[in-house]
Order: sequence, then structure tokens, then C-alpha cells
Amino acid sequence: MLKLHFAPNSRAGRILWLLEELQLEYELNEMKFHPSDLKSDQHRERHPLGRVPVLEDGDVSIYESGAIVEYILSRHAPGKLKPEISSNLFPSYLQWFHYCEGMVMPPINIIVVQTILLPKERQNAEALGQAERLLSKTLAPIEKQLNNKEYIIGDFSAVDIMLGHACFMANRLGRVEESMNNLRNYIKNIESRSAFKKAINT
Ligand SMILES: N[C@@H](CCC(=O)N[C@@H](CS)C(=O)NCC(=O)O)C(=O)O
Repeated sequence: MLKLHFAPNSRAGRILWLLEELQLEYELNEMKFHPSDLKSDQHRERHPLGRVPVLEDGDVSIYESGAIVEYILSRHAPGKLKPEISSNLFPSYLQWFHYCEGMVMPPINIIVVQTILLPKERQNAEALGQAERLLSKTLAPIEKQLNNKEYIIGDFSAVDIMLGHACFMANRLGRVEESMNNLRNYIKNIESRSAFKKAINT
């Protein structure tokens, strides 16, 4: 049985969302988003940095949300939520899948640190401003990609689990500009999916 180590309001929501979309059976270890759970010796055995998500599957224990998504698709849902290697959508799928953690999440991480995690006296306006400008730049190509598309590569795919979740987070932080109409519609499309609702409300 797949076992997901999870904390609310985190990238672990991506994996829960995927498991729900695929209607796979799973067990959930619900932890608090707090050092008492995440930095415990027990959780550091699963993830050396004490982070989520982590997935266990028999003898396998794996971290990194993108790797977990690919693992689940390959071993438990072959052919689903991903174009065939020979499809002309495949390179686009790969590009946007990795654009999530590679380009969009780094400025989001800084914004979260600078506005939520650090106490006021340690917050740095320059670092925050830089991250906000970078996030806006990284969202612009997604806005363009979504022209006449409901989801990133057309039909719903695992790209949306990764990048869609990042766009949802950017929006929740109030960083999706009013003028980005495609992105705003895209986030609404995602939010209307029942599997997403379940993952986000857990
Ligand atoms: N690149 C990793 C990032 C993992 C990560 O940073 N997770 C955050 C939650 S979104 C976390 O566990 N933070 C807890 C902490 O930093 O103490 C992934 O995609 O899984």
C-alpha cells in the first residue's frame, strides 16, 4: 500500500491530489507543518532535511514531489496523465513539469520565508522585492502558454499537478496579477476539480 507522509498547506498536497485523481488506494501519515513533526528523528530518517512529501511503497522510500509524481505514474498508472514519449506534446510536458520546481518555486519559497516564516525584524524588503519581480517574470510564459488552453498542455495532465499547484500557491500569496487572465482562469479550473478540493482541504 502506498503511504504518503503529508503536512497541510505544502507540496505534499500535490501527491494527495494525484492519488485522488488516479483513485489509487493509499495510507496518509498526517503530520503537523511544525518542526515537532517534520524535524523529528523519525521523519528525518525518511527525509534528511525533514521535509514533505515523502512516499513509501513497500521497500521504496522516495522524496521530491516531481520524482514522486513520476514514480506513481510509472509504477501505478502507466499511460495515465502523461503524453506518450512519441507524442509531440511530450517535450512540452517535460519542460513545464520541470519549470515548476526549477523556475517558479524558488521565488515562491523566498516570498513565503520573507512574509510568513521570518519574524518581522529579520524580513528583508530587498530580497522580497527581487523574488516578487522574478516570480512575475516566471509566470509570464505560463500565461502565454495558456492561450486558448484549459490546462498547460491542453488536456489535464501531471504537469498541472506540479505547475498548477505552484500557480495556485502564487495566487494564494496574492502574486498573480489582475492582468493575467489566462492564469486566473486556469487556477479556477484547477480549483473546481474534486480531487484537488479533497487534497487542499486535508
Ligand atoms: N523540492 C522539494 C521541496 C520540499 C519542501 O521544501 N517541502 C516543504 C513544504 S512545501 C517543507 O517540507 N518544508 C518544511 C521545512 O522547510 O521545514 C519537493 O518538491 O518535494
